[in-house]
Amino acid sequence: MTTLAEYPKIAAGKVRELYAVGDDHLLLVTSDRISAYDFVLDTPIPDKGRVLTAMSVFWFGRLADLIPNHLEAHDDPRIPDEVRGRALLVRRLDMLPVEAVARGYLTGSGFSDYQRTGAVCGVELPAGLVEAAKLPSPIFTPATKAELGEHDENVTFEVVAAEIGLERATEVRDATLAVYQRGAELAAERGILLADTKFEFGLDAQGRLVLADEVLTPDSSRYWPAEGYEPGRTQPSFDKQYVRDWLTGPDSGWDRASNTQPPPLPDDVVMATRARYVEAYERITGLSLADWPSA
Ligand code: Q0Z
Repeated sequence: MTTLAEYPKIAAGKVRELYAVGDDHLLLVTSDRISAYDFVLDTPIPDKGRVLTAMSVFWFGRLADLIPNHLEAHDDPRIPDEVRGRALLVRRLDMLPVEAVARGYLTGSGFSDYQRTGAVCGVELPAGLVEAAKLPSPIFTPATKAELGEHDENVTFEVVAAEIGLERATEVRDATLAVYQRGAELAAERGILLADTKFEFGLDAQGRLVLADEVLTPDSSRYWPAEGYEPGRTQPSFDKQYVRDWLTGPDSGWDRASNTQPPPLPDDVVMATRARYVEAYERITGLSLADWPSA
């Protein structure tokens, strides 16, 4: 029997934790915690960790012909029972210091930067694009990884090239765009738009580029329902929209401008949000979450 307590914790994000498993492997544990408006909420979403883990595994398989990945196992004696279904055993890599973002639509910091400068990460865009506009073609918009609590900083391709070398930067850009295209195509077939997504890459002992971290999950990507897509307005999030609407609506009593911790979510919002995560998984993968391991 394996327990989580026997592995040293080496990093923690807002909703995930990373443990060392021997010298060459890591355990990447995804919790049921959810963030909104830069806060981690007090109320977990049951099964969110399983959904994100199962979705990453699905995508690693669908992308394996494009790029190698760090996944070793998701159901294995080295994975403790308490995190079964929401933990991945992965190969330890030398991570590249870049957040590899691909955007097919203009929103978030991309839209802000575009409004200010007409470009995103040095990529000049046509005039007149509106919030959530589909881009003429997907763009690579890298960012530098921020400390916990800070936001990633958008940078140009040249900054990435200065950091990791032109050849490696080109390889990362090409892989990022190829993986985005594959993801966006499959999602679109299922009625879901992949607005943008963030990847992390590492190098194996032979210096090969490897896709790491979580891939094409709702926490690393913006998924929008294709139905009702309308450029010019903020699109609803496929997974988090019930949470955002309730938090900013009259019933929560919370003021987004107050910088105070949001209140606990009511049960109906939790259940509706859980159903959206499960729906995203089942629509995108064509699989049933009931068939995925659990604790
Ligand atoms: C991933 C992260 C956190 C979850 C380091 N295969 C790998 N080899 C070496 N390092 C990493 C990976 Cl995935 C690695 N992260 C991001 C941080 C929880 C993921 F606290 N950091």
